[in-house]
Amino acid sequence: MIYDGVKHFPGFVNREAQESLVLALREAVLAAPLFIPLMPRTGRPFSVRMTNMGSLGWVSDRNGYRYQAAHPDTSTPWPAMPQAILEIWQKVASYPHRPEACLVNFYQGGAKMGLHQDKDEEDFAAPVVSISLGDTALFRFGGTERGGKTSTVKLASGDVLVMGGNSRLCFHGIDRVYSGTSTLLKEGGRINLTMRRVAKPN
Ligand code: MD3
Ligand code: FE
Repeated sequence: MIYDGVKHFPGFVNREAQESLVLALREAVLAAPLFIPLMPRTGRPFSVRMTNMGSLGWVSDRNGYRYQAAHPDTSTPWPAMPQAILEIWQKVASYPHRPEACLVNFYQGGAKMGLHQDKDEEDFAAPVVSISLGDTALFRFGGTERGGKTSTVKLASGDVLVMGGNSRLCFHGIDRVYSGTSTLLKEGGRINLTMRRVAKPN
């Protein structure tokens, strides 16, 4: 395996299920439009656009990173998480509680994501589960300290990646997206869904 605690399931979601996820996402984006997050302090915009589904959503603005129950622009609750996404979590997460948040990242043009850790959740015992849709991406991950050695793996449409155990606090990012590598999204680009358990369960 690529790193202790990482599980990569290439093609876990078949084409038909990918197409139905895209339809569900089109509905979700009507209710919760993609927004451009800003880096805390600097206010520099991300190149990735985002939205969320579920009872909590991850947002970033000048004040910092956090989970909140409402869309930052419309102030309405996030749309529900599609059942198909919860079923994927139940199959791969090996964790007995549901995720509250599904962050939707949309990569278009030269969008990428710098190396970072996901540590805004209370419960690191839960993994983060990612579903890739559309064009193939070059995913980079390292250890739990910034500046260590890193490796890459390509994530293609339908791939599921589970980051649990020792990998949960690893630095990771998306170096680039290879345009024209998938026919799933008519306009091209890549969508990544990440399911997250935010609160410590009782
Ligand atoms: C490794 N997203 O949304 S998903 C993110 O493809 C994020 O959009 C990337 O990093 C994307 O925060 C990578 C794979 C992933 C997700 C969560 C992780 C890798 C992870 C959490 C811990 C370690
Ligand atoms: Fe991340």
